[in-house]
Amino acid sequence: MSGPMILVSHALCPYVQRAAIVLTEKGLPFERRDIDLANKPSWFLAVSPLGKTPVLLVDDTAIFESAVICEYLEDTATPRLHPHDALQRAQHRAWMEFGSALLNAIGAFYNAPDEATLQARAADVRARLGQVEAELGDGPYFSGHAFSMVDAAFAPAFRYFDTFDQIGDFGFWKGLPKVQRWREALAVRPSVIAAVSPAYADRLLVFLRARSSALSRRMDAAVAAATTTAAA
Ligand SMILES: N[C@@H](CCC(=O)N[C@@H](CS)C(=O)NCC(=O)O)C(=O)O
Repeated sequence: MSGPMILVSHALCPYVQRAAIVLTEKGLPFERRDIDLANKPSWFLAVSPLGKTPVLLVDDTAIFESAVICEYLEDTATPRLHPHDALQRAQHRAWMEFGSALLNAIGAFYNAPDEATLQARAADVRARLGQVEAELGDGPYFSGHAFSMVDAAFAPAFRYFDTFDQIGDFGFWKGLPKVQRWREALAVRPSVIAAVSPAYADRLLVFLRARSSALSRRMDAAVAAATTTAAA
């Protein structure tokens, strides 16, 4: 390799965070190159067949799809983040896939057009977290004390809830002590903290408020109520 790898990124993209977490866990030097997904540069479209972040540039070769990037890093650098046993490794890959389905459910939640849909999609997210609860052991991570690829896959999903929990109580965590504890362990992991910029939380709020969704309207209402209280 002639220079550090380049992670082509978007500041809010959870899939980018997965790749950044794995790069950091493996101690690999890399540069982030943020792009505007609303105005994709031509050099990005030339290396990203699906036009999506993340892309990892290794010398002149572009790798796309976060799971594939993670597997490439696993194949080429230590410490290993997958179990040694093939059957356990397959299970971990399956739960990474579940993490992607959770991200889709989160997207459906924050884009819900009305309150009834918002509630239904919150229930769907909660049900998926319940499935995770049933899978978890004593922690602190997905499979005990060793941080694994599944942890890297779920940490960006859990990060959304720091913001959702500020906006309202959607009952996401009720009766889910293991998921809650796992989420807390991931939130203080240095690689997870470093996967986003310090401006992430503010940028996410701006992004969510601009969705014209039921969640955006709740945010607007909370701001209006706070303004009225402050003026009184
Ligand atoms: N399956 C892909 C999903 C990547 C993805 O959806 N990236 C989003 C940003 S988080 C994107 O680039 N969207 C731009 C678009 O679809 O035009 C992966 O795991 O890398």
